[in-house]
Amino acid sequence: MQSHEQLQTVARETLRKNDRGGYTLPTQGLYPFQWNWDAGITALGWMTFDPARAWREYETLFSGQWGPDHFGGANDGFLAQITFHQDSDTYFPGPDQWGTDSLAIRTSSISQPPLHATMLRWMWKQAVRTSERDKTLAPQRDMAEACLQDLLPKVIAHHRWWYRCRDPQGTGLVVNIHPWETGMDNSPAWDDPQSAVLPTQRPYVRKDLNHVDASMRPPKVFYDRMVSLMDFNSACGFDPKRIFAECPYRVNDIGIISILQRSSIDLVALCQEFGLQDSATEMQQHVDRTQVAVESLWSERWQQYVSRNARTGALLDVPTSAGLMAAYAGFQKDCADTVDSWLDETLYGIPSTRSTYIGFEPLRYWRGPIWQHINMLIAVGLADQGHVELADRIRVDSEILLRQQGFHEYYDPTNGRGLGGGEFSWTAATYLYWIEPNASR
Ligand code: 9WN
Repeated sequence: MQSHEQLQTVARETLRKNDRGGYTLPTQGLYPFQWNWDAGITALGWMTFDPARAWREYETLFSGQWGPDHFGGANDGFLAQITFHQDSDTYFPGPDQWGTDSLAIRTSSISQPPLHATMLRWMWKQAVRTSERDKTLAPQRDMAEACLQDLLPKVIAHHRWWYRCRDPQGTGLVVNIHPWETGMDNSPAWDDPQSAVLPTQRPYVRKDLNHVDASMRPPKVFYDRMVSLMDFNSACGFDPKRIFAECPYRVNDIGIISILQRSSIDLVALCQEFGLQDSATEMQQHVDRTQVAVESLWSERWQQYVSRNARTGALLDVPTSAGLMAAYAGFQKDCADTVDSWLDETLYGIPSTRSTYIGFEPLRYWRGPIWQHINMLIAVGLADQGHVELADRIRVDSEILLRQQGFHEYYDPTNGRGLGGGEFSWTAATYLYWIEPNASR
C-alpha cells in the first residue's frame, strides 16, 4: 500500500513522463497521440500542480478542431477523438488511415464524449479559489480568464456541432456513428447495433496486441467493424447529413448524452459569467429539450437510463456505468439507489458493466473493468445532488484500489488487479484531482 505522498509523486511523474510538450499521451506505446476526453481529465490533474500546463493541454487539443474551411465546412466545430500532432507506428488506426491527410494537423474523423465545458469550469473554479486563498497567486486567475476567453467560442462551436450534426431533427438525444466515439468502445450495449455493420474485407494490422494481452482487448471481428465504419465515414467525404442518414450504425448513447448534458449546463454557467448571454440562452434550450427526451431511455428492469439503437428504435437494455451518470447530468431520476446496489456487488467502485449481467467480463475492456475517471464523474455528480456519503464510498473504494495497484488503464472489479496500459495519464490525474486528500476541488 503506497502512502499518499508517494502516490502524489508518482502521479505527477506519470503526467510528466507522458508529456509531449503541449499534450499528454494516455500511455506510451499503446496510445501514442492526444485523445479527446483523456485530454480533459488529464488537464484536471495538471491543474493541481502546473496550471499553465493544464491550460496548454486544452490549447493544443483545440488546435486540431475543424473549422468552416475544412471539408466543405459542414463539420465546423468538430473535435476529433484523436489528434495526431506527431507520427507514431505503434498504434492502429494511425494518421494515414482516416482520409484526413489534407489537414495541417491530421485527426481521426469521429469524436468522443464532450466533457470539456465541465472540465474547464472545474479548472476555472480552482483558479478562482486559489487566487482568493492567496493573493500572490492572482496571476493564475488572470491566466485562466485569458484562456477561457479564447476557448469558450471553440467549446460553443463544438456543442453546436453535436446538436446540429448528431441530432439534425432536434429530438434532444444526439447519436454517435462509431463505438469509438462513446469512449466505451466494446461495451455489450453495442453488440446489437454493431451486428448491422459488415466487417471489412481489407487487410490491416492491429497494434494493440503488441502492448496488452488479448484477453483484455476486443476480438478481431470488433476491429473489422470499426475499420468498416471508419472507411464509411471517409467514403461519405465526412458529410454529416449523409452519415446521419446512411451509416449502418446509429446509436443514442446514454454516456455521451449525459456528458453533453452536464457540459451544456456548465457551458451555460460559463457563458453567463463571461458575458456570452445569447450562447447561454441557446445552450439552455438544448438542455431543456434533452431533460424531457431522456426519459424515453429509462429502463424499468435495471432502474437506470440505458442507450437506444437509433436505427431500429429498440432500447439497448444493458446495465452499463454510462447510465449511472444521471446525477452528474442532473436528470430527473438520479439513480442513487441503483448505484448503491452496484457497489454492494463489487469492491472497488463502479464496473463498466453490472457484474450480475450475463455479458459481464471482468477482464475485457469495457465489458466489466472499472475506469477511475468514470468513478469520479459518477461520484462528483452524486455529491453535487446531495448524496455525499454514497459519493465518498466510491472515492474511498477508488483510493484503496489506486494505493494498492498504482495507475493502470482499468481494473478487474472482482479482485482489483490493474489491467490494460500502465502509467496511465487519466488515472493519475483522477488521483490528483479527486482522491488525493489535499486536492482542493
Ligand atoms: C480508441 C485512450 C482511449 C480512450 C478510450 C478507450 C481506448 C482507443 C483504443 O483508449 O480507446 O479510441 O484504441 O482502444 O476505450 O476511452 O479514450 O485512452
